[in-house]
Amino acid sequence: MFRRAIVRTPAANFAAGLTSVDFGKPDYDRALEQHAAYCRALENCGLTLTHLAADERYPDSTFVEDTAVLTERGAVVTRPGAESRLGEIEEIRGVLREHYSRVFAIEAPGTLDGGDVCEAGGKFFIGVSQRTNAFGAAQLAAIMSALGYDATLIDIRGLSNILHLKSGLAYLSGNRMLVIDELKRLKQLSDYELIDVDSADAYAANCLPVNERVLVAAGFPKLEARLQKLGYETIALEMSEFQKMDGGLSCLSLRF
Ligand code: CIR
Repeated sequence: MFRRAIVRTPAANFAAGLTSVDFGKPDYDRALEQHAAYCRALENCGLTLTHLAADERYPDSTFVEDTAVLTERGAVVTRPGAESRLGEIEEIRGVLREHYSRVFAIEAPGTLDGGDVCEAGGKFFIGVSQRTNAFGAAQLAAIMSALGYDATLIDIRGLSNILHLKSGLAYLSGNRMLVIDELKRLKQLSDYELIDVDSADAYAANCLPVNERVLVAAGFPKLEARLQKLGYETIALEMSEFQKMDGGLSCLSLRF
C-alpha cells in the first residue's frame, strides 16, 4: 500500500526539457491541467501528496521519479544520467530526510534514473540504459541487497525505442507484468506472467498501479479493456503534453 507521493508542478519552461520524440512543443497550460488531474487521481487512490514548487532551473524536474528510489526499508537519492538534471536531487534529498531515517545515495561515476527501476513485489529490476550506467546500477543493486531485497539488472541499451526500463514495462500485481514486445523474451522475466502490449500501444506500457487501481494513459482503449478484463480498476489520464517530453505516468511522482 502506498500512503504518500511527492510531485512537482511543471515549470513554465517545461518545453525546454529533454526529448527524443518529435510530437511538437508541449502546451504549458494543458500540461498544468494534465498534471492537476494526475494529482487528483493519486489523491483518489488514497495518497497524501507533497507538492514541490515548479523549478525553472530544471525544465525536466516535474519528472520527479528519476531523482529517487523509494522502498519500505530506505530511500536512495539517485544521480540522474542527464547533466541538465543532476541538480534536481538536492531538494529531493531534504524532502526524503523528513520521511526516511535511512537515505542512501548513488555516487559518481555512477548514474541512475529512477525510471530505470521497477519494483515487483519486493524484487527490484534495474535497467542499464542511456541514463543509468553500469556503476549506478551496481551501486543500487548493492544497496538493495544490503536492505534485504533481490536486485536483477536488465540491459536495455540495445533498445532505441525506450528511454528507461519502465518506459516499456510495468509490474501489475502477483506475478504479472505488462511488457512491450522487445522485452518479453528476457530471461530475467521468465518467471512472470507477461501481458504483452501491442506496438501501437507501447507508450501505455508505462501504466501505474496505485493501491487498488491502475492509472493508464488515455487513448489506449484496447489496453485499458484488457486490464479491466484482468480485474483491475483503471483510471485513464490525458498525458499528451508529457508524452511530448518522453514522460509517462510513473515519472510524475515518487510513491511510498
Ligand atoms: C528526460 O528526458 O529526462 C525527461 N524529458 C523525461 C523523463 C521521463 N522519466 C521517466 O520515464 N521516469
